Amino acid sequence: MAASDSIKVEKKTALITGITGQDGAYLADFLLKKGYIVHGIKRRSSLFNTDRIDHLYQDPHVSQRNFVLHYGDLTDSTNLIRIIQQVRPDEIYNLAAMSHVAVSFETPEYTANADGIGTLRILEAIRILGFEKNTRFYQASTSELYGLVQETPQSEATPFYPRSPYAVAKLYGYWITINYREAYGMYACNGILFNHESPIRGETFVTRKITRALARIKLGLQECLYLGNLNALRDWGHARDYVEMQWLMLQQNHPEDFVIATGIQYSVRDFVNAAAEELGMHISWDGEGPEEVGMIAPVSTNCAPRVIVRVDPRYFRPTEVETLLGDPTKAREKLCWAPRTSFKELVREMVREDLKSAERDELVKKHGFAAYDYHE
Ligand code: NDP
Ligand code: GDR
Repeated sequence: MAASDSIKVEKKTALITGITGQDGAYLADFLLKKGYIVHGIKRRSSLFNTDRIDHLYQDPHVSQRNFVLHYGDLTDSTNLIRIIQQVRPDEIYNLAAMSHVAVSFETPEYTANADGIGTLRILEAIRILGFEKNTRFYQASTSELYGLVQETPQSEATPFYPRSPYAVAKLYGYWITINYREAYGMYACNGILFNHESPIRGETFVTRKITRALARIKLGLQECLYLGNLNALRDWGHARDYVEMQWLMLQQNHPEDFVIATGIQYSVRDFVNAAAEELGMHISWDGEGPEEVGMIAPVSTNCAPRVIVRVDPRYFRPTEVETLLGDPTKAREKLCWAPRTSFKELVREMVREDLKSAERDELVKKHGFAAYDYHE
């Protein structure tokens, strides 16, 4: 037995806000595999909202759990202070947010409260409790900060120009994190993450909306996919790869901010094409602007091509972010990080999972039960 084997190594404890979301689920899984005790904050909702983390659930009656959920909300300081005091985390990952850019135009004040002031509430809780030197803090910052882009590709040094209430709220979160780092010597850092997706991405973000709808169209469960701006350009990676980076950022000697991206850009139309190809469908495009349509070949030579994609201006945003392309050089050089999943692999994984779930719906339909389509 080596001498070091007898030394008791305390397990690290992490607290994840937004644990029920896409990144929260991947990060919880990742940290548990690393041997962490993981605590998460979930919101009360009238229906179960823990689908993405149900496989990690541990019965509260079992002692020595390494996965514990607490009710809470980023808009409630008292609750955040109490949870942080109780958990005494080594690391806090602040992933909770009203994260839908289009919805932030509908709920701007709430978005500012949760995404902007919510970040301050956690930082201030750490300070009030005197945990500045013990608790490391990760803030989920975003490529949306670049908004109306000032240079391409975007790096840690590129100036910001936010274009939505969401991005403006996240700008506050970004700077208050830096301010607490400088003012109180806290280990606090921002991950400026470009879009990252997965089979558990929320259904109203464009990638998941596309893979889900095309799988359903393929099986005859849905007629048409309605989208907004097909020309928007994004740098899409896989969430599984990006949460590893969130952890790495908290394991350094000094806190720093990092851009996380693939460095490759595709349009929304490219994503539709790639997803359709995975399903064995070839889309041809016709028309321009709101009149543009995507068609597939007719079932027989006597029929017209079938329109399966249409533009619906209701999905246009009052101010759009037209193009985003990240420069992940700093992450590659300082953290030896590189994304593992290619665009094609990402699309394939998402399509396959949505096809499986469409097949389940098809079965349900065959047995006479209705399946509803929500166009969001
Ligand atoms: P999701 O929308 O999938 O998850 C958001 C999480 O935040 C959910 O758990 C949600 O709870 C929770 N939440 C929302 N509002 C509150 C609140 N007021 N109090 C407590 N919890 C709340 O987002 P992602 O997982 O995709 O993103 C994680 C973070 O990273 C977000 O902050 C997002 O803004 C940011 N980000 C995401 C990127 C991406 O491409 N995915 C890129 C850059 C940044 P519930 O399940 O109950 O709704
Ligand atoms: P985004 O992601 O706004 O970049 O924010 P989203 O998938 O919503 O939009 C990407 C681009 O696609 C265009 N688009 C549509 N978007 C949606 N949602 N629905 C549509 O029908 C549609 N048609 C075209 C959009 O206009 C946009 O240009 C995501 C979120 O995860 C944020 O929380 C995160 O900060 C950023 O990524 C980085």
